[in-house]
This record gives sequence, structure tokens and C-alpha cells, in this order.
Amino acid sequence: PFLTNVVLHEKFLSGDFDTSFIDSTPELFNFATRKDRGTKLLRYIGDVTLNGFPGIEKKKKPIFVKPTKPKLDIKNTEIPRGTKQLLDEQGPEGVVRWIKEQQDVLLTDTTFRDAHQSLLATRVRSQDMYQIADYNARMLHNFFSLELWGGATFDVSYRFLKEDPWERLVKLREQIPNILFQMLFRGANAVGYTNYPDNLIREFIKEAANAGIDVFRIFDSLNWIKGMEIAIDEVRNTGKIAEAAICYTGDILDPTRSKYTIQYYKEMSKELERAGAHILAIKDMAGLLKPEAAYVLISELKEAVDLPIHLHTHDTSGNGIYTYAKAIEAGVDIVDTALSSMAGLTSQPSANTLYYAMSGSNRQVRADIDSLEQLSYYWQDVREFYRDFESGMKSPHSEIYVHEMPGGQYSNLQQQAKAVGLADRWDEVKKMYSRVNLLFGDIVKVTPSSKVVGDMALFMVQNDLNEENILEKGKTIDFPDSVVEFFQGYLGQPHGGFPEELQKVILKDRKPITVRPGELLEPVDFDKLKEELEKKVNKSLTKKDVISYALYPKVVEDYFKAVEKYGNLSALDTPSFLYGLRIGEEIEVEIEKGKTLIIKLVSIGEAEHDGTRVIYFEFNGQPREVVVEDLT
Ligand code: 3PY
Ligand code: ZN
Repeated sequence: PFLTNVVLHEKFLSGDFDTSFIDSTPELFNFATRKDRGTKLLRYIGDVTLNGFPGIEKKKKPIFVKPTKPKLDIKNTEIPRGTKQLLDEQGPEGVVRWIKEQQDVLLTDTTFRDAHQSLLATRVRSQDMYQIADYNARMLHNFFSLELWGGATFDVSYRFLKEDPWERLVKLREQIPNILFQMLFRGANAVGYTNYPDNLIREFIKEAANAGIDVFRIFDSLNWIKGMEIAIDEVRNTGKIAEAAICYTGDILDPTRSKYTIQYYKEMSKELERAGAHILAIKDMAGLLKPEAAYVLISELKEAVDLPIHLHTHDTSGNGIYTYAKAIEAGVDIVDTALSSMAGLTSQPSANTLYYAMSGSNRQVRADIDSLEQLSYYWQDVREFYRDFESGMKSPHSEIYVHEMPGGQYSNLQQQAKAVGLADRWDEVKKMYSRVNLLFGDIVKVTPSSKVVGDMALFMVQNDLNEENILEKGKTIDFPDSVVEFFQGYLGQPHGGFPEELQKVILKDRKPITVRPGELLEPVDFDKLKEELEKKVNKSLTKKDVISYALYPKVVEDYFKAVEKYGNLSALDTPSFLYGLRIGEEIEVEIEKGKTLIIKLVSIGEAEHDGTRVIYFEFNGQPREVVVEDLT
């Protein structure tokens, strides 16, 4: 039950002047904020019930089943030791030694990051992770790592979920103390879409390492090693694992594609080893690495470097398991998989399926299959919550080998196309995507270079442009900002340089740079930014908040404004977060351990002249109402 105001305390009412109860129960003074928190939550629920959630077609809230939890007695099952303890005790070198000694294939689970980035437009909320994290600690204890942070999860948390990604990381670390936590880090672009000053890159890595990240998968969106060096160096300074990635594009076994050859990948792997990588990742972000090519690539790279190799792919073509099997045959050490109900198609291949695929071979997949199946049931149910963010892809797409779109981009670009009214021209957009790639000189396409290609493809379809008239009319065209920035060199330098004629047309009078953008950017003044944002949002902020603000000023400011209006929404269950409540529906929201709010939607009032409606609730049994702007 709820503590009430201090003046209602029995001792106060009795006129007893012994006020020691005030010291022993300071929470009595939380009255105002708690009441405020309840009102804010009701305001959010009223708002989403009435106006809907962006990206979800306005309709009646569906009936969802409560996600099935594994049959494991959490309280009476100890958390086994895992790779995290190994890192803490023996450092990155110890972990590397240990990986090399393993005969089994080790797994990274991507369910908390790339899987939902690739299937559900990155929309999975922390609450759905917290509900299962205690099980992960016990049931995936023998995994190499969990990829659960970075990539698009960072800005999408603030932008669409109104959640603090740092809070997610810290809480998951508390629940899962035994498995390495991995993030995807875009080199000089950090978790953003543009190059940032060096000191921001370094501070971000320090803070992320402190908050719980152990393995930093660092890549550059053009495979430009200069764009990765600062990050590799800083990860090494923190004592964490620097996993440097080569982005795989093209097809090493296709003699007609001469730009990205086996020689190219071998040289890059050696450079990354020299730059200080502890582990080498092959980041096949679109799922272009065909099985035979995987065998050749892994075999050759094993010869070229002395690092463990970690392979990442997407199952868009349906060939993912076959690719992994060939890579395993060639000696790959670790592969990325997702739990089966969150696997396949644009996501990673299924861990469950790979487990069976390798049975009877001399290299087993290190996992407990019963645990994988049970965890997968949970995600099957949770995935339903997010059905409106599904891409609609129902079966393998072999056309991926032609358009080469990263798995993590597919559902996101589709949302973007929808937003600019191109939903029914999606096929055209995909074709244009591959044409833009060739127009740009066949570049590596991965965030943010893939976003540049996507923006240009949308722009060309929208404005009925093609390769010829771009060059003819280009001087009078205002190209998307991301495209201009790319041709200026602000994402770094592509292998083989920029196509010169096109670069001139796009840049007009602007001069391109050829040095590392970080050399030209002013260092971030964190104190000044802190002051600036604190003034704007009227509260004191942490270093983490300020780092986020430096990366995403507008998004993070809007996030704090949303928090001011609605409070911290992360405790709300996902169906209610996305759809609000049905009339008569009652939910419980545990806002803190042991503190639960009971909320029932009673009715929605008539539209008022000023464009608002009153929403009537029962809040812990008491009638409460909030006024909500009607945007329908
Ligand atoms: C990201 O950078 O978010 C990616 O997933 C790239 O593949
Ligand atoms: Zn990926």
C-alpha cells in the first residue's frame, strides 16, 4: 500500500512530538514526486490510448498472451561462472588464449541487439529484456557473449522508446554478471551516423566500459582503418576486448567483381592485427558471404593472422546455416546467432538450428539445446507485441545478393519509405538501392554509409531521378545532407576513392577533405554542454547524459522533455506502452521493487472545444482523471 503524506502519519496525528519516525521513514517526503509520477504515467497511457503510437496503425488493442517463461527456479539456481569472470581475472589476453584452446564453436547471442534491429526496427524495449535476463544468466552461461548494445539500439531507445539506453545496460549487467557483454561500435561514428571528435569517442568508450561493455566490435562503414584506430586504442586502454571488424561486401569467388578480393580482405586483417585487435570479426552485415566463399575466406584469414575469428552474418538469403557450417569447417572460433524465434530472414541464423546442424561433426556448438528452446518460447510471445514493426518479409530473399542491403537496415529503411509516402514503391526503392551503390563506385554499405545509399535511393525514387539525369541536372539539385557529407569525406575515404564527376556535381562549390575528420573537428567541451542541457531541461545530469547529448543533441533534449511530461516509462508493460488500455482493463506497474501501481481505464470523455478529452482512471482504487490533447 501507499505511504501517504507525512501529516497523515499516525504519530503526527496523535500529537506526539517524538519526530524520530521522520528520520526513520524519509520516504514519507516522497509524496509529491510519487503522486507526480503516477499522474505522468496516466497522462502517457491516456495519450497513447487516445492517439496511438507512431508506426502502429490505430486499432483496438490486440489480446496478447503473457510471455511463457522457462521452467527454471531462478531463486534456487546459482549463476554459473562464465566468460565475464575469465576477462576480469585474466584480461583480454587470457580470453584470447582460452578461445584458441576451444574445440567447440562458441556462440554470441544477438537477440537483444541485432536480431530485433533487423526484424522489428530496433523497437524491443528494456522491460522485455529485464523479464528474461535472470534466465539468460543461467541458461546461456556457456555462451561467449551477449550482443545487447550499440548499433541502432542507442538512438532508437531515446527517440522512439523514450528510454535511457545506459539504464538498460546497467540493469542488465546487474542481472547478468557472468557473460561477456558485447556492443557494436561504428568506429569514428560511435553509435551515430556521422564522424565525431576524438575526445567524444574516447569518453564514450570509457563510460560504456564502466557501465558494463566488455567486447567492443569496432568497424568502419567504409572499411577505412584510420576511422577505427582511436576506438581500438581506447578500448585497449580500458582493459576490455577490442574486436576489430572487416565488413564483408561483394563476392570473393565472383571473378567479375574485382574490387573486394580475397587479397583485399587478407591485407585488411593484417592491418587490424597490427592496429591492436584482440579478435578479428568478419561482419557480413547483409548476408552476402556464400558458403564456399566463407570456407575460403576463413581458411585464408586463419593463415594471415594469429587472432581468433568471430563471424557475423544475416540469414536473409536462407543460406546462413550453410555459411556457418562451412566457416566452422574452416576453423572459425565464434559465430553470431539469435534464439530461434528471433532468428532467420534479415536476422542472424538460429542458434537452435545450428546446434542440430553440427551434431555428429567434430566441432560441436557450445550451448544447452533445451535452454535455447525454452528461451525461444519466451521471445516468440514477446515478438507478437511488436508485430506492427515486422518488415513483412515472409520467406528467404535471394535478391539480397543483388541489392546488398544490410539486415539491420531492411526494416528501418522500409519504415522510412513508409514515412515519406513510398510504401507501395518499396520494390523500386530496393532496386534503386543497388543502382545507387554502383553510381557511388561500389562502396561498403553498412551504417552509416548504407544510410547514405538508402537516403539517395529514396530521394531518387521520390523525385523520379536516374543515373543520367543526376549528372545532367545535378547542379540544380539539392541532395540529401547525408549524401553531401559523404562526398565531402566526412564519413572517411572509400576504397578506391570517390567517383570524381559525381562528386563535383554533388558538392558544387564545397571542397572535399581527405584527412581523418576527427583531426578537424573541435573537441567536445563536456562542461559547457552539461550546463547547456541542464538549463534546457532544468535538472542535473550525469556524464552519460552529456555524452548522449553530444552525440544526439535534439533527440536527447526531446527525450528529457518526454521524461518531464511522462516520467520514466520503462516499467510499463509493452502492450500498454504501444497500445494503451482497453476500457475496463486493469494493469499493474511495478515502478520500483515492491512498489506497484494499479491502473484501470474507466472511460474516455467527449471531445472538448479546446481539442482535449478527459480520460478517467482508477489509480490504486481511487478515481483520477487526466486531460489529454486529442490528435486523432
Ligand atoms: C549498425 O551499425 O547498426 C549495424 O547493425 C550495421 O550492420
Ligand atoms: Zn548485423
